[in-house]
Amino acid sequence: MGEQRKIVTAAPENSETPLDATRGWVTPNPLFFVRNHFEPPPIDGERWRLRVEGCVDHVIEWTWQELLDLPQRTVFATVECAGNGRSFLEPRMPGVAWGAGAIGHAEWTGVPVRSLLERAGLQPHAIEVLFEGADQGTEPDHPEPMHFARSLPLAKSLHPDTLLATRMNGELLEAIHGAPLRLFVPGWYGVASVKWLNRIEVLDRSFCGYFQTKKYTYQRRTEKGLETTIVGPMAVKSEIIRPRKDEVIGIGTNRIVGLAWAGEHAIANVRVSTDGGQTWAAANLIGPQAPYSWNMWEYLWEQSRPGTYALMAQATSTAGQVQPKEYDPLYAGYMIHFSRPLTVQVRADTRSQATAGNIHALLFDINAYAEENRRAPLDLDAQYCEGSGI
Ligand SMILES: Nc1nc2c(c(=O)[nH]1)N[C@H]1C(S)=C(S)[C@@H](COP(=O)(O)O)O[C@H]1N2
Ligand SMILES: [Mo]
Repeated sequence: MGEQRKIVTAAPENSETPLDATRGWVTPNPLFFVRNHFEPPPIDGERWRLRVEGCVDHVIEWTWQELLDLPQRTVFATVECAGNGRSFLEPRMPGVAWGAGAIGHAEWTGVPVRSLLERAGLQPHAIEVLFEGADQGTEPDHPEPMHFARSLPLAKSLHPDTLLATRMNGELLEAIHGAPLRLFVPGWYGVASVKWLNRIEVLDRSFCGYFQTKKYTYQRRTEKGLETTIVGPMAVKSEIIRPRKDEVIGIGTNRIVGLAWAGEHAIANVRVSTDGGQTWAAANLIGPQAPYSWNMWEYLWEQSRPGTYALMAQATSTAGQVQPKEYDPLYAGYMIHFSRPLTVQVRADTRSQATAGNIHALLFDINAYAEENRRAPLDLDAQYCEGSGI
C-alpha cells in the first residue's frame, strides 16, 4: 500500500501529512493534511454561488464560471494548522492531538479576493472581511449550529496573493480541501483559509465569531500587559523528518533531513544541534528560499561514538525571527513552534545512512515539477548551498 494521510480523528476527518516520507517540495494532494471542524457540506455545483455583501457599493453573486473568467494567480505556500504538534506538549492541552504532520506545501491557484472586492466597490468604513464556509455544526460550548467563519483584516484581504482558490497543485480542489472554492491566505495558519466558501461580507466592525474568540486566540505580552490576540501569521519553525524519533543509526556519517518555514517570510538559515542544544552548526538549505514556502534542509552528521543523542533544529526567518527553545504556555495550545529535541541511538553494529535519500534527486523532483508546469527550472548549482558547515 502506498503512503496515506495519517488519521487522527475519523469523523469528521482530521488527518496528517506523512511528513517523515516527504520526498519533494510540494505535498501531493492525496497526502495533504485535512483539518475539519464539521463534516464537509454537500454542495450542488450548479446552484452554488459566491455572494459578496456588506459594506460594498454593489452586492454581487458570482457563479463558478464567472469566477473562472477573472484573471487567475498562482502562489506556492506552506500551510500549517495552528495546533500542529499539540500532542508533544506537556502538560497536555485540549484539542485535536496532532503529531508533527498538520502541515503541507502546495501550489495554490485562484482569483485574488481583491478583484472581487474592487468590483463590488469597498465603502470607506470597511475594516475587516468575513469569510463564511457552507459547513456547519456545533461545539460543546456552542450548542447552537454555526457555520465555520473567520474574518481577515482588510489589508491582508486586499493583498494580491490572498486568493479565492480553485486549484491545488494544478488540480481542481478536492471536496475535503474545500471544493469548489476556498479562501487561501498565504503565510497564515490554516484556520484563516476558509473552505467551502460561499459568502463574503465586508464589515465596518470586528467580527467576534466562535473561531476567533472562543478558539484560535492566545495571549501576547505587551507594554500594557497581556493582550488577547487572534491566531494569524505563521511563526518560524523547523522539523526534523529523518532520522525518525528513537531510530537506531550507525556510527559514521548520517544525513539529518528536515523542513523549515516562516509564514509570510522566507527561511534565512537553519542550525542543527546533535547534543541537545549545547552546540550548533549550519544546515544546508535545499531548493528555493521563497516567502511563504518551506525549505527542505540537510545536515551531514559525523559521529564515531555510540550513544543516545538529542537532535534539534533551529530556524531563522529572513525577518530575523528565531525559533524559540521552549514552548510559551501563553500560546494556549496553538503556535507550537519551539525546537523539540528528537532522540536517536547511534550504534556500532548498524550501518550509517548518509546515502539514504538523495538530495539531488529531490532537487530533480522540484525541477521536473516546475518544468511540467512550464515554469523556469531551478538552477541546480545556484540553489544548492553546498559546503556551508559540512
Ligand atoms: N469551512 C471550513 N474551513 C476551514 C476549516 C473548517 O473546519 N471548515 N478548518 C480550518 C483549519 S483549522 C485549517 S488548519 C485548514 C486546513 O485545510 P485543509 O483541510 O485543506 O488542509 O482549513 C481551515 N478552513
Ligand atoms: Mo487549523
